[in-house]
Amino acid sequence: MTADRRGPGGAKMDPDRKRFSRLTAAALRPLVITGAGVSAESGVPTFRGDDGLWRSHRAETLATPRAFAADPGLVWQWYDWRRSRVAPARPNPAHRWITNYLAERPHGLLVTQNVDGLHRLSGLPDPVEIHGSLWTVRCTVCGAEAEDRRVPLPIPPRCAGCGGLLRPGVVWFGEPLPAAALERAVTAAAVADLVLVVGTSAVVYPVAGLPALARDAPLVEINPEPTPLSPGAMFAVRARAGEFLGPLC
Ligand code: BJW
Ligand code: ZN
Repeated sequence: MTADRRGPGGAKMDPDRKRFSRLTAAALRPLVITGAGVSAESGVPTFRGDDGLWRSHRAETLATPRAFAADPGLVWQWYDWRRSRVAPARPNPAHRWITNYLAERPHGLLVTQNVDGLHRLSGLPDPVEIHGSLWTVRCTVCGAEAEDRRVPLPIPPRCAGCGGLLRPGVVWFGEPLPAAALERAVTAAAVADLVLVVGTSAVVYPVAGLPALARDAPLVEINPEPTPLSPGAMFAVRARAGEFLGPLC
């Protein structure tokens, strides 16, 4: 038995993990992009598919400024429910593998669409949380931003400074992404020598467009289902991220 047939724990490596390890090990400036699927094995619901419904509302109709303007209480109930699901959730082996991988690659970057904070909780110091955070609130009147970890929240929550209505500190459809975060993501894509996409349906822009900016970098995807990025992938791992990456941690 040769050494390269064994995983980090000494177990024999299957061909998919062997190929994945070879591709990821070669990269010095990897761009890792994650979506809701990376947190699914931590018990956090995804947005689309069967998981994506909340009291018969779709995420697409709740995650909008229009929905909030029409019924802030309803939208806050959804976020309060999600905060209650995420609060006890812990990082899974996929978060841990990504954290360890990037710890060894100071020129690599993680861009996550997730607002759950699990990458940070797994020890990753500076993830680009490009759609914001479930744990941040912003005043719709004075603009003050604050961390707020109360579960449950009083609905609707009010600003401690001016009494104005608070909104979740996340990016809704039709809203611009935070400029600094987007710039970091675009710059990382332009210089990446590998793009690893984990657990996203890759239908929401501009994040879904980042891999296309990494012209010659190979694309590796981990997702049990095909996505619009799959045809362009050098290697698509059809597996659950935590299950696949766990033995490689
Ligand atoms: C597993 C797994 C396991 C399961 N392991 N995998 C270009 C073309 C077309 C449209 C647009 C475009 N540019 C912009 C748009 C409009 C719009 C958009 O993209 N629309 C499309 C849907 C058509 N984009 C925007 O509006 C963005 N803003 C913008 O572009 O602004 C421009 C502007 C400039 C100047 C002024 C004004 C405006 C904003 C997008 C914001 C998205 N927000 C949300 C909500 C965030 C807050 C919250 O969480 O509540 O972000 S929507 C929701 O979708 C959330 C997610 O981050 C995002 C992506 O979802 P994700 O992560 O991919 O989850 P799922 O559920 O879709 O997929 C899970 C995947 O995991 C599946 O594939 C499973 O198979 C897989 N999986 N288990 C691995 N164990
Ligand atoms: Zn205020």
